[in-house]
Amino acid sequence: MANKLAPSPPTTIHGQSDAIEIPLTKRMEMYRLLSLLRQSEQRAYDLFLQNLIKGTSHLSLGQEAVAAGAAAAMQPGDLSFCTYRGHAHTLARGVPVEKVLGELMGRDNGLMRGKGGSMHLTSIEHGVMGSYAIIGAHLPIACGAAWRAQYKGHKDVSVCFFGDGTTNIGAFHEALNFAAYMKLPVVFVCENNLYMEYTPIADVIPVKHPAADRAAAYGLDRIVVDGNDVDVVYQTMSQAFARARAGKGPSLIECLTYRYSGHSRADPAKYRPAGELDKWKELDPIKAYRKRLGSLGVQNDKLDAIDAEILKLIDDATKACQAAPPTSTDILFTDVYADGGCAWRN
Ligand SMILES: Cc1ncc(C[n+]2csc(CCOP(=O)(O)OP(=O)(O)O)c2C)c(N)n1
Ligand SMILES: [Mg+2]
Repeated sequence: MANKLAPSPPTTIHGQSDAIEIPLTKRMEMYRLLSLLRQSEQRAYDLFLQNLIKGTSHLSLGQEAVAAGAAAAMQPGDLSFCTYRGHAHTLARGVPVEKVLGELMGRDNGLMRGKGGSMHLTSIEHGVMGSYAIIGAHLPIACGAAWRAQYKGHKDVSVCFFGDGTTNIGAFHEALNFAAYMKLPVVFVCENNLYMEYTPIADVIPVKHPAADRAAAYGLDRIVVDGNDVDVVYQTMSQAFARARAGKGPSLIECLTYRYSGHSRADPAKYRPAGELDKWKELDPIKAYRKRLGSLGVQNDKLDAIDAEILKLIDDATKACQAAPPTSTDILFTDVYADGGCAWRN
């Protein structure tokens, strides 16, 4: 007799982008996003070097295809939850670059008027439901948002981005179990960039794929994709969204990718083996996508023009941020529980 609890057969999707049919308009939209995310992060890095960004921050240079492919598959009203490495996910949902850079620079024109900084980017109107610095904290919160949608009969999906290291946190397993049991409309996206801070994930887990190899424990398919291939990310996310909206429950998607810079601004990343970064740069998501678009007949000039248009946007945003006043002290005590957080209960 078949065991009802046996997990469904493993499904591994590798990069099969040549076989993927995506309208050219969608592909151009994704190229634009890739270019925006790459150039914005590069600008953020330059602004650090000029000491114009205060506090720490975590760049996702090299990981752009995950944010771009996922956002291109989302619909307005879908909710995204990300980590402290969240600039790209915030921009990809349509938050203006001036708002993001202004927030990083601690200016009054920032997304939260400069009070939150790099690790707290949030924009409810864009469905960006926060950037979480506590590892794993946002997985149960995404479940809560998805449970609300299920309970109310809404069709929005919650998407939760996190790193490979997060899969070793208890909240990851609690959230996966709860979401799978409840068939919640939530998509969990593990950005496996091989490192958790300064430690290779491979050194501390007994399986090869930190997220996908644990999926069977929750009755979910094993999904590993080339996270540097924006078409593959887009297609896999689209399938997961369709599943969630049809009431069939969560998905867990492991995207293989790599971060070009250190964990945070303070990290020169000297722990990486010689040649590793160069190897991944050969697999650069933007370089690869330009090649694919070229094979589909898109001229380099057209892509260069998009890059130039985005650079101008970022230059204008940078100037506006530099001209904006610093965060006003008036907002220091707004949106906080000055009474310790208990008065509202009375
Ligand atoms: C609960 C908790 N433990 C430890 C930390 C310190 N910490 C910050 S980032 C990080 C590594 C996370 O790695 P990963 O999930 O792979 O994400 P990545 O930084 O690679 O995007 C750790 C351990 C934290 N912020 N929260
Ligand atoms: Mg990591």
